[in-house]
Order: sequence, then structure tokens, then C-alpha cells
Amino acid sequence: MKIVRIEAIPFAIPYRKPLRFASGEVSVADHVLVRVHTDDGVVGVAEAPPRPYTYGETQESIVAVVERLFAPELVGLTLLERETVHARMARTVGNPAAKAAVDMATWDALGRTLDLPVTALLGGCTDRMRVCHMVGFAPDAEMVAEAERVRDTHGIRVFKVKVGRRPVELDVGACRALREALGPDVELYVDGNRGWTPSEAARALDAMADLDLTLAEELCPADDVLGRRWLTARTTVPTVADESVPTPADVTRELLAGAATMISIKTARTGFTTSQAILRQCEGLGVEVVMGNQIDGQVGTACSVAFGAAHRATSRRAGELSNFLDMSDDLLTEPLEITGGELAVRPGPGIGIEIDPDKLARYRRDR
Ligand code: MUC
Ligand code: MG
Repeated sequence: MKIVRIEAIPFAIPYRKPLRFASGEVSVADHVLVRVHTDDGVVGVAEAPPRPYTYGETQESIVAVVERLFAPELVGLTLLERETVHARMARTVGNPAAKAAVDMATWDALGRTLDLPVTALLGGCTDRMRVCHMVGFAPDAEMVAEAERVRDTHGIRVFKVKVGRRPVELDVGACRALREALGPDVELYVDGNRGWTPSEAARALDAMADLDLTLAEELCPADDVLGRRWLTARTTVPTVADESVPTPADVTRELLAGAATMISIKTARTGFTTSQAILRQCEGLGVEVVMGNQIDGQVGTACSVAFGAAHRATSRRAGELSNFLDMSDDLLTEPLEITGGELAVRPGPGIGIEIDPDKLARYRRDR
């Protein structure tokens, strides 16, 4: 069970269609595959998606932090010494995606060592989640066509619409077009990725009051301290904190400030260990959660669904688990499949996935 080696392998897989949102755009999955090797010959895997516009990490910084700072500190520890693993990683500030991937690869290695699924070790609540699909910026007709295609192909009936453009009428129009095309039975919510001021956000929510939006995520920056509190107090739509809450302390700050009603949990930024801490914190406070997506590939999505399905509170709502559908390829030997609007947890030990060596050889960037 002793960690003998940690690898950070940069890879790049193009998207068929870029995802555009208020804080950035993703057209290539330039992620990092993290592998934790043990002295038993077990290899745990996870992926880290760099999101410079969200956390300041890049593919190069993740590789450097994992290989130069974390690996020398963690080699020699056992898979059961997770507190020490975290304490040693915490000596480096920030770098959430790099830390999360090391955490999840360690859990994967532990599950494989014990011959048990990680989802069972975490909580084992259910074996699947309903899926929410994210619709990025495009002309209205393209956003509608995408949502209809995803609904017809995968049975998905929950959509998160990216908003935060100026003027706000652009997004109000897109959401209206989606509601009209998809009908009243489909769930719609919005995510502004900090694109609006509080007054713009309030105007947009007022203009969309008849669209039955269930959630409004991160419409304004976390630095709009009083503005976010004002917005959350005045709207009837629950507000969700996402990129403003990368740590449990940030969760506390945003909730105590009255700046958010709910919390987005992303395994890509808080791994399994800290995601569970945030989940318990929210449960203790009576705050609802949603399983978010850091625009993960299939490795990251397998991690999200393993975590989300493990707990009652995370499996209640649809999880954001479908961004990988827009990628041209992936690394798994057996691709994930969304059917009937649901994604099942992979059975089998660990996270339940295997990396295809030929695909990794094709997409890795370090050779
Ligand atoms: C989301 O929910 O915001 C876009 C940027 C990011 O950090 O995550 C994605 C999705
Ligand atoms: Mg978000």
C-alpha cells in the first residue's frame, strides 16, 4: 500500500465543438493524467483539468506542482495516510485541480488494492445519477438544436444554460428560446461565470421570471461582496456558489455572507476527501448541493459520478456529467454512456475505469 511513484502526464484531446462561457472557452481538453503507483503494483488514476480563468492553474503548472512538489513529499506514505497526504499538499497554497487529482488517484489506488469500488467506500448510496447537460454560448438556434439533440440521443432533461453576456437580453433571449423549444417539463438553470454586475443579474432574472429557472449560479464575481448578498436576498431563484468556493473556508464565507443559497461540489477541484468535507459542512448547515463539472473528460466524469452517487444529498439532483460528449475522443478502454438521462457508476474496484494505453500514447504531450 506504499506510494512509490506519482506521474503527471499532460495530454490533449480536441473538442468537436468548443464550450464558450462568460469567463473563458474550452476547445481542447489539455488535461493532466495523474497516476499513483504503489509497491503492490497497483496504479490509481485521475485527471486534472487546468482552468486558468478559474483557479490560475495551467497544464504546465499542474505537471510541475505534482511532479516537483507533491511527489517527493508523498512517496513513501501509504494509501491509508490520507491526512498526511493532505497536510503535505496543503504546504503549497492554491493548485486545487492538482491536489484533487492526487487525492482521487490515491482513492482509486486504495479501492483497487482493497478490490472495492470507491463509490462504496465513500457512501454507496446509489449506483447512478440523473445527468444535467451544459449549453454554452452560441446563436439561439444552435443552443436549442444542441439541447434537442442531447435530449433525443441521451434522454437528458435537465440543462444548465451559460449566461453572463452583455447586453443581458442576449441570454434572456437564449433561455426563452430553450424554454419554448423544450417545453415546461424540462429543468432549466443558468450559470453566469461571474459575467454580470449584481444589477445586470437582477435585471436578467426579472426578465426571465416566467421561465421557471430552478437555480442561478455564480452570476457575479465573489468580490461583489454586498452585491451578491443583495442579489441572493432579492431573488426567488436559489443562487449557487461555484468558483467562489474552492475550499471549505470559502464555503463558510459565502454562506455566512448570505451570498449564496447552495453550493456546487466539483471533484475536479476538491477531490473526494475535501468534497466530502464540504458535503458534510453543507448538510450540517442545511444547505443544498449540486454536483458540478469542471469540463471534465471521461476520467473526471467517472470520478464525479462515483462521488455523487455515493451520497444522498449529491445524488438527489441531476449532476453535471455530460461535458465529455463534446470531446472528439477520450482515454478510457470502455467509454462512459449516458442513456435514459442517467449515467451509471462504473462497477469494479477503484473508480472502475481503465486507461487505454494506445489512446494515451496518441494524446500524451510529453513524448
Ligand atoms: C461551470 O460550472 O462553471 C466553466 C468554468 C469552470 O471553471 O467550470 C466550468 C463550468
Ligand atoms: Mg459554474
